This record gives sequence, structure tokens and C-alpha cells, in this order.
Amino acid sequence: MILSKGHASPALYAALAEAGYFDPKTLTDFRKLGSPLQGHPDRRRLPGVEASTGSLGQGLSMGIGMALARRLDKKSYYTYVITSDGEMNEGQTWEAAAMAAHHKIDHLIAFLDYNKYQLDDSTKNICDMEPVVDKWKAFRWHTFEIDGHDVKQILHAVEQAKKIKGQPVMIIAHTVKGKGVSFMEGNNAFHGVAPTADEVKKALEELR
Ligand SMILES: Cc1ncc(C[n+]2csc(CCOP(=O)(O)OP(=O)(O)O)c2C)c(N)n1
Repeated sequence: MILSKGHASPALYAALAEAGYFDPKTLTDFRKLGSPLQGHPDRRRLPGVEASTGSLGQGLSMGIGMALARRLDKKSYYTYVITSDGEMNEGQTWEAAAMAAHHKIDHLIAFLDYNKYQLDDSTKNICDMEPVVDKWKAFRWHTFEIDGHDVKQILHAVEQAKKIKGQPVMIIAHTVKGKGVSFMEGNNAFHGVAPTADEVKKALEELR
């Protein structure tokens, strides 16, 4: 599983800690100098991280390499990539999209976190890539469109994706940035800025 949008590392680290890769107490070292929990995942430093990411646009290419290796080794594993609408602005994403279809790569299941925002503005204002879904179809990817906050829909889409042979799959997940916290939803001010202690308190109350 490659977290191509590496800036979402806190979610990856929390999942890895929960899965037993390292002591959850380490999570409070996030972004500290020398910590294995860097702002962007580093596979050389943290057990369980399969790809170093953070420089956007590279994860899909890495996923293709892993999926091709599976074919050569005649293994049965699936490769998952989590990418984003901001990453659709990276040229490498589209080189990867074309290669995956050309080589009829299956066992490659990608998720597009389609929250319509990127670093400091909407994707529409920064570099509008619409129609996004049609683009993936035109690149000959099998696509599914789901509500990215509905776990049942995610699991169902993955089940369906595993049935697709000879074609890569893009699960386009409609999401809301900052979902569940009223003052964070669709608010880019929180993209790269930590909430204050007060804001954390309020956010946790709302999430609970
Ligand atoms: C190659 C590259 N260019 C620029 C950045 C700076 N950057 C960090 S996050 C981000 C926005 C990415 O958009 P998206 O992943 O859609 O953001 P999301 O709302 O999903 O967090 C940018 C441009 C980067 N990490 N890598």
C-alpha cells in the first residue's frame, strides 16, 4: 500500500501503530527532528512503510513497478495506491496512467481522494483537471465512484475491483477535506497548520 499523497502520513502512522509495527507511544514524536515519524513517510526509517512519498505524483509509478513485479513473480498480492486530486496536476501521474493501461496491469487498485482541494485553494482555482472521472476512463482505467467516507462502499468497491482482469482500477472517492469538524471542513487553512490546543478540544468533541 503506497500512500502517494505522503502528507497524509499521520493516518498511515496511526494505522501502522494500531497494526503493531511500532509502539503507539511513538506517535507523539511526529515531525520531531530525528524521529522515524517524519512529515512524509520514509521507508528507510519506519517499519511497515513500503514507499517513501511526499514528493507528489510518484506513487502511481511505484505501484506499477510493484504490480509488474507481481506478474513476473507469479504472486497473488494486490498493490494499492492512495493518490489525490492535487496529484492529478503532476505530469508523472498521467505517464503512469498510460503505462498501466498499456501493460494491462491488474492487481493494481488505486484510490483517488477527490476532495476538490489541494494545498492553499480549490483544485478548480489552481489547475482545473475536470472532467477527472472521464480522464481516467479515457486512459482506459476501470473506474468506480464512491462516497469516500462510507467504509461499506470502500470495501464493496475493493471487492469489485479485484474482479477486474487486464485493467488497472481507480476508485474515485468523493471526500470532504476536514470531514467531521465544522470549522475544518473545506477550510484550507488547516492543510499544513496544526490546530491550537483549543481547536483540538473542539474538534475532538465534534468527532466524538
Ligand atoms: C512535487 C510536489 N509539489 C508540491 C508539493 C507541495 N504540496 C504538498 S501537499 C500539496 C497539495 C496536494 O493536493 P492534495 O493531495 O489533493 O491535497 P489534500 O487536500 O488531499 O490533502 C502540495 C502542492 C509536494 N509535496 N510535492
